[in-house]
Amino acid sequence: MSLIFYYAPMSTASVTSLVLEELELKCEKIRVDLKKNETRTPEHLKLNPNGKVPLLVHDGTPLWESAAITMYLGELFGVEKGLYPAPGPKRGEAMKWIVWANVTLVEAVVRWAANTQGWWPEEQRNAKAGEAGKADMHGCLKILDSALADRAFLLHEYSLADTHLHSFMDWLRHMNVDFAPYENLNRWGEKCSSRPAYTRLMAQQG
Ligand SMILES: N[C@@H](CCC(=O)N[C@@H](CS)C(=O)NCC(=O)O)C(=O)O
Repeated sequence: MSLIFYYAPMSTASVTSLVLEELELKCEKIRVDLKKNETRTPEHLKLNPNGKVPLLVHDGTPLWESAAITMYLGELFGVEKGLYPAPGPKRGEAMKWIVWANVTLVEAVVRWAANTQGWWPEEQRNAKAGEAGKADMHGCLKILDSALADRAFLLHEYSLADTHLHSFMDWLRHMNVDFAPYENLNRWGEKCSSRPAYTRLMAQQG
């Protein structure tokens, strides 16, 4: 089997790095420099026309979109390892959270950060849209916090849905989002951070 993983540190590819580490999958890792536009070379664009990472090439098939990659790896390699549910309602719940993070949560985060954190040029920013994005982002965090009120992990047992969402929470913490109101989320985050795979990955990045 051949797995080639194109990544950049401190990017959405970190989600896939953590998923690969949880699954203990051996792969060839190719680091790209986003500042040098290395995702925009003809070679990279041939594999991912979006010009982005993460990009995973499995036995010659290029896969992009972190949510799709998590679900794909979970389905292929996670079920036997007890890290991804077999097809059925539990699988549906895992997919629900993974897609929610990439679509609903990220949409709100981008509205907040792009308008207020210097992601977009000044003339494209709108402070009120940024405030609305921030409120919606916190609305999402509240949903996640409430979902974790009666359980240790999203599906009760640890799964790649936790891996995926925990990595997104790391990104928000890095952006200094205030997590103080979210007791359940913080408790869950500590448990996720104490996973051997997370510790190994942090040490590698050290
Ligand atoms: N929706 C995509 C987002 C991927 C993405 O935005 N990647 C950024 C880094 S965080 C990137 O590669 N940017 C390079 C560029 O746009 O040139 C996913 O979840 O995989």
